[in-house]
Amino acid sequence: MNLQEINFDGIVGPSHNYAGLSLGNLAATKNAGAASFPREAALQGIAKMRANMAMGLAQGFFVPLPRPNSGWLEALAVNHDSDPALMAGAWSASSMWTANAATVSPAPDTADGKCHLTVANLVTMPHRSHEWPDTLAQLRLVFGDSDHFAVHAPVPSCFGDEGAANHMRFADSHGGPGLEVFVYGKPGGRFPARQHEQASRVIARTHGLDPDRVLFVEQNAQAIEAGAFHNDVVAVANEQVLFTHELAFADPTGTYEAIAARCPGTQVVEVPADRVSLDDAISSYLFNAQLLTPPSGEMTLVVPEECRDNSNVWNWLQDMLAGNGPIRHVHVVDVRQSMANGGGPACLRLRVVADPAAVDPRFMLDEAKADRMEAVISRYWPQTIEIGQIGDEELAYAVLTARAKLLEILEIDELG
Ligand code: SUG
Repeated sequence: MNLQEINFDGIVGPSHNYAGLSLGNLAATKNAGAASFPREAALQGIAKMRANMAMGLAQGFFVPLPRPNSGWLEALAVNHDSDPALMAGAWSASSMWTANAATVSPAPDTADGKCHLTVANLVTMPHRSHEWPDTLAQLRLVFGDSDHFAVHAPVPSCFGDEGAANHMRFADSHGGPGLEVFVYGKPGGRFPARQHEQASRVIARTHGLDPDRVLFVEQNAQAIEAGAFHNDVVAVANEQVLFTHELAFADPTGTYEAIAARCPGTQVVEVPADRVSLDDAISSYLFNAQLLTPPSGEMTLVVPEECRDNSNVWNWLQDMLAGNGPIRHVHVVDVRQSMANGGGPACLRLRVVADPAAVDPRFMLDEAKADRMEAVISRYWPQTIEIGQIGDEELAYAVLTARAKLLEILEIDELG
């Protein structure tokens, strides 16, 4: 078995738009009503994947879900004039943020030695709550090899679950046994706490995790209040490193100690609030970075351009690199179209530790396939969408055609 971390990025769908649907996601609400650029957005995503492949990393992808979701509109009895927000919800390309597709427990952590995935129910936000049936179908295809994978239906909708965005894993190396840390929020604040503790507990049991190698940690209410609607906006882990804002967790010291007690080599790279405020962290998405171990072994942080635009954040990163800590490189990517909806480099990917040979090869990326995908995107993805076009029949046809063309070149008939 050749266990590696594979990042599965969501291809940005042709209906990508800014409808301001996510309360508590400050970028998304700030950009409500702006014109979007779906073609540029999808090409930015492909460029990010290419850069990670160039580091020698395994890269997979998920295709966009079928949008507009006419079945959902029908179930809600919505037509164009009755409810613009629900109409926009049916059109949302939000499945691009695959960190919210599922929670993943790799084979070394589970009782039956398979990699377990539970699709996220995403019930807190209406526009995301209808993703899971199509996401589940895709997961069952990508990870259809039942000798290696077990793919589960969502946690019952009484408990909100937002997938891997609130889940961290610590291990000596990706292929070794890990400690899985589930982060939840307590409701009652100005903004919704999207991850319910019980949802995380259900997943840990369903995946057959060893209770001694699981932690449930509360998110700092102050962070949610400041716009950290998912924990991955204020913390990210990779192997033995936790890169976190000082104010990410309700009990930071207790959290670090609990992690270190179960995973002794852990190093915490904590960014103090007096160097980078929560506001700076959230507007730049410093922590919504991909923390990666390329074959060179030199841990690399993939951050969005917005980090370079923020002098507090950029200066802190330069000091970190000069300080000889465990993170050796910072790589900057342009994902501005996704960022404007509150989705950084880490939101755009789902990490799966598995043998790439066990994955349906149609969902693994190489340069030639990236070329073919770029050609389809450049030809069929709308260049721009004005918010007033949402619901337009001609645009709906163009969006559905664009997705169908992508599936055609990838030979993925099952999701058509
Ligand atoms: O759920 N934005 C997404 C961003 C998800 C980011 N994911 C992670 N942090 N892992 C969300 O809030 C905006 C859509 C709109 O408003 O049109 C949106 O859904």
